[in-house]
Amino acid sequence: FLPSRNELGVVAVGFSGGQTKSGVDAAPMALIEAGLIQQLETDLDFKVTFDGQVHSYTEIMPAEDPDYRNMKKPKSVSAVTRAVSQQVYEHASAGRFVLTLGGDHSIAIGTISGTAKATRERIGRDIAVIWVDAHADLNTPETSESGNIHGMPVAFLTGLAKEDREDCFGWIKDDHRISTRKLVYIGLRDIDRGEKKLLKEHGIRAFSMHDIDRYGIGKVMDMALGWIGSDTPIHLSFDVDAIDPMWAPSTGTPVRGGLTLREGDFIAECVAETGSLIALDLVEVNPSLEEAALDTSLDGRERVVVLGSGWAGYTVARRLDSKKYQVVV
Ligand code: EXY
Ligand code: MN
Ligand code: MN
Ligand code: MN
Repeated sequence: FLPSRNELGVVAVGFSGGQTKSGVDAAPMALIEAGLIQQLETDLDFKVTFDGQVHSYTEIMPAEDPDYRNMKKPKSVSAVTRAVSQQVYEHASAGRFVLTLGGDHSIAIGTISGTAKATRERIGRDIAVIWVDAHADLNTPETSESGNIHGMPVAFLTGLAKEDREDCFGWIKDDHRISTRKLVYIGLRDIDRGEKKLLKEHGIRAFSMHDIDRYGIGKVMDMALGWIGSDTPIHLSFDVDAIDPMWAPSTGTPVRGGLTLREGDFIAECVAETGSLIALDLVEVNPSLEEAALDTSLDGRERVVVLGSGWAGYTVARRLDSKKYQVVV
């Protein structure tokens, strides 16, 4: 069922409307300027299909976008994720792996709906999703305390949140959706009350930092992949805030007590080893928050800041002590 081994589609999504801080839209360009595409081609031997642009979707942005059902910028996020869904769907339908560079995590409404639909059509299978994050991003518009849609993508993808209005996610149909049974979280440590309730009620498999402390990341990955089962196409959605802010401070919603750099790598390596990876999202990298991170740098020790951990177990990193981006594989 896998995409052809070395064909990779890249989608660069310069979008920040799922939350309120600016700067997360600049991440794809930062990664690309750091040489990511070239490295995927030369070092990792991918045949890359990339339209060469970071999309900002200005042409489909609504003129007015009032709050609706407590959601901030609902029409903008709906329109952008719908466009992303189509972009990802086209790559996946053509049998390519899909790497999406975000952007805030609301864009996963687009990426996962795109691979879910393409995979059903191509091989008649449901995908599994591994969501690596400090947060569950499972709020419905009604349970959300912030109204920020980057805290809601999983609710829309699983159908826990639904909306009829076409311009407010009504475009999401059954073939775009995933089952709560095929969803696994890793790295959770900041969950809202409403989310906790939903996790429980729907028996969603979740490995928190507490579980990682208790069992170790090796056992947790065995359990997570065991739950999904072999031979299931996997979409990995990697929020960089899963990594501890000590390593990855360049993100809008940092939460202490996160994954070590090595644990982040290990997750990516284990998923790569399954041979079932079909798509990867790398989200919530906010390069504009670097200066602040630099100012508070502990004691001048050399630190590597993870921008994203991911493709086939490789890590894309930037050294904080140099002003230049450096991609490390
Ligand atoms: N649970 C909080 C909310 O709904 O606003 C925080 C969400 C942060 C989401 C970041 C992307 O992972
Ligand atoms: Mn997230
Ligand atoms: Mn997060
Ligand atoms: Mn919270």
